Amino acid sequence: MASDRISVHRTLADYREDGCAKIQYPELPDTSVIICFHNEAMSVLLRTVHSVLNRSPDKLLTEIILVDDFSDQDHLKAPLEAYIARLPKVRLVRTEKREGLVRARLLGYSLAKGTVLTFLDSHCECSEGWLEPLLGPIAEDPQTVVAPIIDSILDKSMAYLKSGRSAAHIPIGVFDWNLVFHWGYLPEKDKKLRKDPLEPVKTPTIAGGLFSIDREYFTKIGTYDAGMDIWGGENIEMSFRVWLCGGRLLIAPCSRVGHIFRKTSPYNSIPGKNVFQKNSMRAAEVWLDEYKQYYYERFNYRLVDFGDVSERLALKKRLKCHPFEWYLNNIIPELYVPRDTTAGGEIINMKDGICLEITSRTVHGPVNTYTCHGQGGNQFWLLTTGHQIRRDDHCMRGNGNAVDVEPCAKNNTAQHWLYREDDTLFHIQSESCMDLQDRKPVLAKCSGNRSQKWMWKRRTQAANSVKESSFQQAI
Ligand code: UD2
Ligand code: MN
Repeated sequence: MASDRISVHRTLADYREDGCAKIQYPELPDTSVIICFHNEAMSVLLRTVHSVLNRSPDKLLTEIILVDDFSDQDHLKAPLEAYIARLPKVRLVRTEKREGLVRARLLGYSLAKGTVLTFLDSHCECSEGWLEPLLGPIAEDPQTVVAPIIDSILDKSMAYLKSGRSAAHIPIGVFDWNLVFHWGYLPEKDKKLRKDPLEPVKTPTIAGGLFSIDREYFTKIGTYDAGMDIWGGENIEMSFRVWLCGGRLLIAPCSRVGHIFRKTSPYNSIPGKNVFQKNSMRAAEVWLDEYKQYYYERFNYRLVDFGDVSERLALKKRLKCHPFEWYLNNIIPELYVPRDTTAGGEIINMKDGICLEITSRTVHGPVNTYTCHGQGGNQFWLLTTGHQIRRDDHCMRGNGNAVDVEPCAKNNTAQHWLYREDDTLFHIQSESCMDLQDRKPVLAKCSGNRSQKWMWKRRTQAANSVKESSFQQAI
C-alpha cells in the first residue's frame, strides 16, 4: 500500500560519495538487466524497472528481461503485459512452472543479448550512477563479478535508507559454517592497503541478488547450478566457484542500489522439503571438499536428498579449480575454521535436560535455554583448544553472574572455560561454574549440584582432523 501511493518514477537523492560522479570510465560494455519475480507487487516491480530505465545511460542498456516465475496474481498477467508494451526495451517471459530464482534467472540468461548480464531482484531501486561502477571492472577484466552497495528500502514506509556501508566502512560479504551469507567489514589491515577508497574492493561472497557479470564469462564459469530450487544457497555457491576457478568478486562502493528487505521469506517452500538446505548441500558437496563436515555438523548430520551433483563436479575438474583450502587461506583468512575443537554439539543441562542457545545472530546478547531440538543450529557449540565456547565468531563470556555472547577474542580471559572431567563448565577467570537457575545459565560457586553438570559430546583430536574417512563414518 505504501508503494502504491508513491510514483513509480520517484526521485531519489544522489547517495554516492564525493568523488564518485567524477570517475572517468573507459569504454564500457552494454548490459542486459534480468529481473525475476514471483508474485511481486505491481508498483514495486514497475519502480524497479523505471529506476533502471531512468538512471542507466541509454547506450549501456541493451534490454530489461522480466522473468515471471509462475506468479498467480492477476495484476502480473494482462495488466503487466499492457504496461510494458509501451516500454520498448522491456520484455517479459514466463516460466511454465514454478522454477525458483536460479532456473528463472537461467531462462533470462538464455534470451539475453547484452555483453554483460546484470541481475536485480524485483523490489529494487537503482540510484544515480549505479551502472557504470558495475561495468567498469568488467571492462578491465571480464572474469569479474561486481556487486553494488545495497541500501535498504523499508518494507513498511518505502523510505530509502542509505546504509552505513560506505567507502569508509566498506562492507564485504562473508559466511558462517552453516553456509549462510552475512555482511562483514573489510579488516583494518586491508583497509590501510587501499589507495583509493572509491576503488572496488574484493569480497569473499556476494549477497546474490544484485550483480553484473560478463555473459560469456557466466557461460564459461558454469552459469548456475540448475539443480537448486526456489531460493537460497546459489549466491554462496557462485561465490566459491568464481574465486576457486580463477575469477574475482568485487563490491563497487560508487554503485548504490536500494532493496526492500523483508522480515521473513514470503515464499511457500516445497512441502516437506528444506530447499535452502538442499541447495546449500549441493554447494558443500561440490566445493567444500573435506571441509564439508564443518557444515554438516552444524545441523547434526540431518541430511536431505540433494540430488545429483556429478555434472557440477565435472565442471570443477574441467575448470581446474583450486581446492577449498585455497579459498580459506587466500580469500577469507579471517574466517574461523573449527579445526581445534575438543567438544561439539548441543550442551545439555543434566538436571533439567534443556539446551544452551542464542536466539539470533546478535553479536552481543544473553545465552538462553530451550528444549533441546537435536538439530544443531542455534544450539550448536564448539569447545576450542583455546578454551572458548564458540559458534562462528560468537564466544560465551562470564559477565558478572551472567553468561552471554560477544565477539571472540583469543586473549579475553572472560571467554575462557574448561569442560572438566566431572562435566562442569568451569569459568577460569571467576573460578566459578556455569549453573542453571530458573532456566537461565548463570555463574555460581562450584557446588557439585546436578544443575552445574552439562552433557556435551567430547572429541579426540584425531577424530577432529579433517579426513574424509572420519567424515564418512560420522554420517
Ligand atoms: C537474497 C538475494 C536474492 C537471492 C537470495 C538467495 C539480495 C538483495 N537478495 O535474498 O537475490 O540471492 O538471497 O537465494 O542480495 N524469486 C523467484 N522465484 C522464486 C523465489 C524468488 O523468481 O521461487 C525472485 C524474487 O521475486 C526476487 C528474487 O527472486 O526478485 C530473490 O528473492 P528474494 O527477494 O526473496 O531474496 P532475498 O532478497 O531475500
Ligand atoms: Mn530480495
